[in-house]
Amino acid sequence: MKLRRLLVTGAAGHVGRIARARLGHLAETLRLSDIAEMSPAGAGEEVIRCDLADREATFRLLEGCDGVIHLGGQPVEAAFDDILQANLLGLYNLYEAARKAGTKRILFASSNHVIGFHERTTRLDASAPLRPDSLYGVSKCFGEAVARLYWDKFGVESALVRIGSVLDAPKDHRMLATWLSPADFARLAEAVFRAPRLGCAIVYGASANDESWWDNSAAAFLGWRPQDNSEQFRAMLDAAGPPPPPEDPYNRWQGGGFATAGHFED
Ligand code: 15L
Repeated sequence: MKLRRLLVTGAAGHVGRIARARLGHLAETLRLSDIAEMSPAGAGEEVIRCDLADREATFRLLEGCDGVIHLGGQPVEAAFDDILQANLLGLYNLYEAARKAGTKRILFASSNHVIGFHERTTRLDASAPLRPDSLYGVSKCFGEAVARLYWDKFGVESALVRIGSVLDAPKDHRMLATWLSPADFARLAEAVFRAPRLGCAIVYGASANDESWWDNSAAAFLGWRPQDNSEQFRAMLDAAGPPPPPEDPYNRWQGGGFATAGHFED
């Protein structure tokens, strides 16, 4: 189904720019929003600057939107007060605005950091217990819980996409497992908005990498088939330096540096 108007929040960010470049065909109009400045609207685009922590502005932003790709918010660990505004208040405002506007479907950019304190030797599926590795990860757990509530109570459908690492190429050996190519991200968004029924589905956002910690069988009904594989970059990473030794805690946890970093407030 072609959407009438697809809102992309966080459109000025790294993944937002990928969505803007690759996903315009999903809707008659792409509405792009960010707290930061964006380049001017092109054909079929609307550009609206919006702080999602501003509830009234967010209500106006969602008017007329039948789908959302929600990428806006704090993208890494930060002080709690910053996370509170962007990822808790902003997330709540977005879902409440979607409910009021009658928006049917949301792709929520959750993160692998909701399960970052699982060991790399553990294979996870959609039933894995949440084990956030940071306050940022906790905020994404909140987002998943709000999305679930808005499905169960109000029928707003969501894909909870636990994104790994969206980059042109993995930057370190951990990302051989977490890498999600921009093309596979775009294919996933296409599958989310094409599916006749979505409900509230958990999807691990990784490409078809040889090294894999995540099992997406519960989301197989979407028909998403990632096509890229990080293995092509292994030699390049090996040449740049060996991975941390197995006893290094960075290598133990799926969340890598998020799990081993100190507490931000200290
Ligand atoms: C994330 O959730 C971050 O937004 C991104 O910057 C990367 O750090 C990624 O996780 C990752 O785990 O590699």
